[in-house]
Amino acid sequence: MGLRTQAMGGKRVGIALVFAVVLAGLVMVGHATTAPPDVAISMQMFKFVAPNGTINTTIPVGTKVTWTNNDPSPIQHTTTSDPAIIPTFDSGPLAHGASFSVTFDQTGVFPYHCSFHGTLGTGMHGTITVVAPPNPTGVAPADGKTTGDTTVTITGTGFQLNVTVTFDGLAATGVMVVDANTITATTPAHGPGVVDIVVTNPDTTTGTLASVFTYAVLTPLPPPRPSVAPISGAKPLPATRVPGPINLIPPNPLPLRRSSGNEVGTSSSEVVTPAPAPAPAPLPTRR
Ligand SMILES: [Cu+2]
Repeated sequence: MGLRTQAMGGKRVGIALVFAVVLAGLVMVGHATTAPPDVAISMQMFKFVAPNGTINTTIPVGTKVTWTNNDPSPIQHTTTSDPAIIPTFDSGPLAHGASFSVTFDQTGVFPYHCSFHGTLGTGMHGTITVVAPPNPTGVAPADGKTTGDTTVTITGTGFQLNVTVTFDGLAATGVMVVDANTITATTPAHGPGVVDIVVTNPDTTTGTLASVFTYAVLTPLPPPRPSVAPISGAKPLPATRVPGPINLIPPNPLPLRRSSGNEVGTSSSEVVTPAPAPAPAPLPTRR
């Protein structure tokens, strides 16, 4: 059974809508396993009006859709699925304030109409498109630097082209959908801590990996070396990893000859250790 229908009298609608709002609030702070928020479609001015203001709406699987007749009495409407859609639904006549609900448990396109004021695709009609939301299940690596720039692979199901990926609400860059089950992305910078990853498909359905990625502070590098006599045979540090003054030494453009105090590298990319500095002058002593 892919659809569950439910008719409601006008008086219970108010309570149901308040409850739906509360539920929607809970869903916003919940995670992927929470049911999608309910969707309300108004029947007004002889039209179906979905939350996006159009007659069409796209929802994730498992969404409960409630139609409510908001036209004044004695106008009655129905919400009736078009033929050839199985399973079908039909509210029957709904008076002002009355509502009818369907929970869509399978993907597909479900056109419908009002049997009084529309037919297939004309007059008072609309379409529900039910999609499978993205369902991320894992990320590798599961940690990275607070400066960002870590390339991660997110695995799961239902990834569509042009997904967006966020880490604690911050957009990842370089997002690439390899296939429906694989995304690669580059992390944004973020302070230390454990964060959620949210994948959003172009149809606005989302999937969350809760508390899954750890931003870690870089281990501080050792302080710059003091100016002491070079140790014979010491290996030069890789230039790209060394902070501070050592990086500021320009590469020597000329072939270097060994001279007193200088340890010369064997290739141009290596670092020349500075000559020993003269002993600092003693600080003036107070009192
Ligand atoms: Cu109607």
